[in-house]
Amino acid sequence: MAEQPTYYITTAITYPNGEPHIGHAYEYVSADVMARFKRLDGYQVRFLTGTDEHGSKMEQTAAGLGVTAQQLADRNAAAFKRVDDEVLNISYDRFIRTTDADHYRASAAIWTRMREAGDIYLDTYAGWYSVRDERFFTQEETEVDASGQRIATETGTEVTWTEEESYFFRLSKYQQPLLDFYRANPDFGGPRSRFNEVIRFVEAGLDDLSISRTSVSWGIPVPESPGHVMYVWVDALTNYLTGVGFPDTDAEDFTTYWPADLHIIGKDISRFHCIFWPAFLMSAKVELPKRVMIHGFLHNAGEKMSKSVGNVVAPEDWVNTYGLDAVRFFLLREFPYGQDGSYTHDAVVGRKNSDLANNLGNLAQRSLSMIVKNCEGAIPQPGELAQADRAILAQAEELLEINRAAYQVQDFHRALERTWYVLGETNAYFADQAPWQLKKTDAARMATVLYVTAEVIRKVALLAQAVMPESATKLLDALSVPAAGDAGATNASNTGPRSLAAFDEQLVPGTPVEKPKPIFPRHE
Ligand code: ME8
Repeated sequence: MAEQPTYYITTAITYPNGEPHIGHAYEYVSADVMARFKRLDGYQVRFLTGTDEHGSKMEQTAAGLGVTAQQLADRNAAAFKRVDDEVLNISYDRFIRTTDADHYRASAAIWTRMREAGDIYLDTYAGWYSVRDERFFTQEETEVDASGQRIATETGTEVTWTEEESYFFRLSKYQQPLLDFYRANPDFGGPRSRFNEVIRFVEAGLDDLSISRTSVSWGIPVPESPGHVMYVWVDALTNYLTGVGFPDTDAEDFTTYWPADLHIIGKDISRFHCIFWPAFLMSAKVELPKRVMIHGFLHNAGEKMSKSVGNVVAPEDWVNTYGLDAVRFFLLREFPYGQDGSYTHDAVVGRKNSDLANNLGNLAQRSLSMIVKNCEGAIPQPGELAQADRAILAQAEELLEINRAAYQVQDFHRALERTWYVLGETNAYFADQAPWQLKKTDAARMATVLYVTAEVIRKVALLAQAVMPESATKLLDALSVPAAGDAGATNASNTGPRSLAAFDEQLVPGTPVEKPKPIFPRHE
């Protein structure tokens, strides 16, 4: 038997200095959809997510609240994990916290490897630091705003003058190796426009990077260097290695899953992932990840979400209002992955009512209840296929390859757009063929139309499992589609994920059909 292909996917790990919002949910859901698609498509998947708990930002937020950084991390890491588990149905394999003991070992090990490579030296850092961004800025990268406060020009956040003894990483040495690597691996960063920004930045030249702090104590100690803790991004990025057992590079997890197939991250942290991370790994002599996909930001009616404006949406509020699967669908269908996007109540309701309630829910209800009523509750025997039948089935057949190609580059938007286009065509076919009239005039032809419609629904539901696991499962249950490893079961027992290996099969006449439970009620 051929060995099962593997797939290692990660999200960014969040700073648990506040509560989860819908922008975080966007990232989790997209990574979850990717992980589920790969599992359905036969891959052995490892999916890592978690929280980034060290650094000045956590230290200062905790001090402001009168708690310790560890207490703040414990409280909010639990809130993030709860959103994954109970609100968004995220199918991660490990929720890593950078305060986990094995992560301390991994971070110390990568540091030691970089030092042994001759890439770490002691000096004094003098420059600007933004606690909000956890990032160093040169004088030229800052400006004074109207209120007299010095800020980072790029991000608009407050910076403070910092002068301290610090270890540096020889990032400058990796300028050319990075450019060579990008050239040899044009799909390393996506989408292309965001990757190009990174490349231009590297071409302009790289300064060495300060990678330890002496004025911060909430961090991972630098090996054999009392008083120094690691700059939070050194430890944060290393989480991806901890998640597969580093520094034990002979362990099964590591040999099975490293290098990572995909890091999913937001546009504000592309340089950390496309420049620092591969440079650290080159230095530590660890293989580089295959791809970093940079998504855009989600805005509230075009405005940046912010506590002071009071427009921050909690994932739970949305899920309670619209239902989980409608939220998951909206996030990926509404705008292209990689670009910024905006949401309004009307936009979510519009998608839910037209794409889900009408195009999918209503078509499934109408066609399957006709089968239940008029075909003895089983998939009917189709007659000879007419041109219209063949045309719609052919369109549905192409969807697997279209989806695979789109998922390959995380173009979730295109995958859903094409799939729903075919559903729209199927609705038009159903209306044209009018099986409710054929019932009186030509029962055999009615059976064919219902068969074809049910077969398209089966194919769409198989693909939709990644995005809307609960609703798609209800549809597949109603059609008695056997679950993985459950070949001959009937509908009562076969609920669960259905492998995409079943995509090219066909519905078997005589298979019991149930009217699906209402899956997408209209949002009034
Ligand atoms: O950056 N829309 O953590 P973080 C879309 N700890 N994505 C958003 C968003 C929005 N409105 N707001 C935030 C960090 N994000 C680091 C990561 S990884 C080794 C360390 C995304 O809590 C953001 O782009 O600030 C990032 O990918 C993730 O949420 C966590 O952001």
